[in-house]
Amino acid sequence: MSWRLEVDRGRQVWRYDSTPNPNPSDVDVHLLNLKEPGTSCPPGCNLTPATSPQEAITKAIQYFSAVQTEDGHWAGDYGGPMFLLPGLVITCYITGHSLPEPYQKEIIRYLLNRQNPKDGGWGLHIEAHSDIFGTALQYVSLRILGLPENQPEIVKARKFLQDNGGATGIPSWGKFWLATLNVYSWEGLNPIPIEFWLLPYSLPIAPGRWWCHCRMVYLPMSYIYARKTTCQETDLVRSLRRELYTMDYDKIDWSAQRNNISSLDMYNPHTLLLKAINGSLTAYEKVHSKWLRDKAIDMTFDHIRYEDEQTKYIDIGPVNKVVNMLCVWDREGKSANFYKHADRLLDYLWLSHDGMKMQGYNGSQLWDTAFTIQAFIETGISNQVQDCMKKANDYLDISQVPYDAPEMEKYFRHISKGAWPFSTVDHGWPISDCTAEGIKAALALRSLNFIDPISLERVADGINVILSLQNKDGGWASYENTRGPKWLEKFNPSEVFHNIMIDYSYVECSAACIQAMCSFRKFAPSHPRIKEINRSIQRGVKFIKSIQREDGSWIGSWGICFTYGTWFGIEGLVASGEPLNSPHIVKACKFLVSKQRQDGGWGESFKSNVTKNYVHHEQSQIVNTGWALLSLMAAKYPDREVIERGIKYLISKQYPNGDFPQESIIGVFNFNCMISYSNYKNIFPLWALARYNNMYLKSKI
Ligand code: LAN
Repeated sequence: MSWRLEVDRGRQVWRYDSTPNPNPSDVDVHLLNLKEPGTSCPPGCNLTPATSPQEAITKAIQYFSAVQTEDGHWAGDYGGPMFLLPGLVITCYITGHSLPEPYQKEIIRYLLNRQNPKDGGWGLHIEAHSDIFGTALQYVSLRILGLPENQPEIVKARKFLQDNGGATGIPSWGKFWLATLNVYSWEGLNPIPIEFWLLPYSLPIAPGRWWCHCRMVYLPMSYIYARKTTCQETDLVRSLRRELYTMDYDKIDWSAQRNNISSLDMYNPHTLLLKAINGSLTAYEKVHSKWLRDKAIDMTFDHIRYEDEQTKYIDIGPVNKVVNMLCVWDREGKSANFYKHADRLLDYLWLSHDGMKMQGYNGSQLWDTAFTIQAFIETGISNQVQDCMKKANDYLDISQVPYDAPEMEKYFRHISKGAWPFSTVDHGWPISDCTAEGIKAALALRSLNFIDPISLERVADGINVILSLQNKDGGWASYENTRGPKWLEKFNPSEVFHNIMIDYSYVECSAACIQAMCSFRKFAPSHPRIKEINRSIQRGVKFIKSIQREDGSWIGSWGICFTYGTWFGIEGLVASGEPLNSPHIVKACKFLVSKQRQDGGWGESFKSNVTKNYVHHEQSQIVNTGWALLSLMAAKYPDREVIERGIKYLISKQYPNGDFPQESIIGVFNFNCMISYSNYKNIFPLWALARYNNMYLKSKI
């Protein structure tokens, strides 16, 4: 194998070596499916299928501990969205930065593998129906990467575009990328007003109050829009202008395209209010003050620089990563900072059996590791994998964010000292529930006598972050407090995402924070802030109860979907000491049981998130089954048979080597875009088996 994953304190980079390595590591075999799934056999494993929960647990632990990376985390595929890679490819093309050839080849392989065979298009994510956003962007990416106009896959994709009105109807983020590539007119975009950045924080619509992801995406986008940074007109550009549209490029009425969004793509239509505002902004574009604009350009670039530096040029996410890189190029050309950006592109590029993709983050290292630690400890046999647990503890240790960012107020940053991030400490953006899971894992590790645990003072720093993040409504949002009013959502300009404008309180984040505090108070019952903690837990519980649905479920925002949300809801309530016969818990269990399927499993479709109503998957899914079982057992659901059927289902799905099959996509953001969590298949079935063994069999393994 020529590819290997290189890791360094969570940083993941796929390296290519022209002389293939005949002995790839267990990690690489696992991540790249170098052997038929289920057949690889790391040391200590055997290939006879498990016949009991205990055997299934032992096998799962043996397998998964063997594929831990040397720096102590678990690596996985964090792909799924299809609108990310094109931003990277386009940015490289405009700036003349070329990725090494083996990377380009793997990217092409990925895009072709993910083309929908039925119609030749691509959608918003790997399981979505084809749309214009997906198809036009992958199309230009493949063309940039050198595929000729007449290659059959390209011809098929072009036919899809042509049959569906061409690229004019692409959603606004697609219009943005095509305009930078010089194959769409800037006239065809609603303005992305950079002057917004000059508004004082006291105004409810000020950017500092937006959800950090929305803020950090529109920050560099507004810079590029103001500067109209555009690719030079190359032969390819001229050709694409012919290929993408159903009419002559020069005859397109661009201003009529601003609000032209294909019905295939439309999920979140603009409100009347936004339409009116866009109208006025368009008028303002014609008369805008150059002085003010230049001032705003300087100011936004200062914020862009700050974000780059604070995150070591990783940036908060895959979208601002590449738009920021384009801004640096616009301002400085191929400066040292440009190359710092280019180097960190590799952190987002992930190789899998299906090719090379751009991930939704620079990985999910901390998140997966924190869950794995908790699942392993619940099995009661983690002393059999002491080295693995020590390394996982080290990973937690080095990933806790040591400092607050400088000049927090000026740059709208929340405190981060003591928080845990989702991926790596270099990324460093603090997140409420990542901090909570970090704390839960750190405290759980205290039960192992061979671990040198993270000090309670440092855990208390994490608790401090959690306390600071509680919202007025009693719940917790993702990265920051809710800073703006709900009506800001009426300004949501993205036609494909819901709820991007502000950071809302979520059941997942809230329940995780409650659990972390409940765990902390057991270890530090006389901590000076204990009253504050107790009060915070109470308010959190009240919040969770207040958002429980009539049918007993909670809607999930970051996993699919009601099964995920309900898992958090139940665990949060149970951790807080809510009596198990409380109507909230009883109702939630009843909901879950009503969704159990013939085969004993649970299976939910991503359409649940999209439609906000429960939609069954065609098949049971092991991860959904894991969540449902964990919830029912946390609530000590009295009917053992229900649980046993689920457990049997999980065992029947385990591969003989202890691994589990990769099933449908299981993560989500903003209701409409799905994202992969490939480690979940190894974490949640195992965790449910462990809980079952503890509850019913109580046997030592
Ligand atoms: C993530 C990944 C992690 C996730 C959890 C920690 C699981 C969640 O509980 C809180 C929200 C959070 C941090 C989250 C928010 C949205 C993210 C950052 C993502 C799903 C990964 C990618 C996504 C980001 C917004 C993608 C870029 C798209 C935009 C609309 C800007």
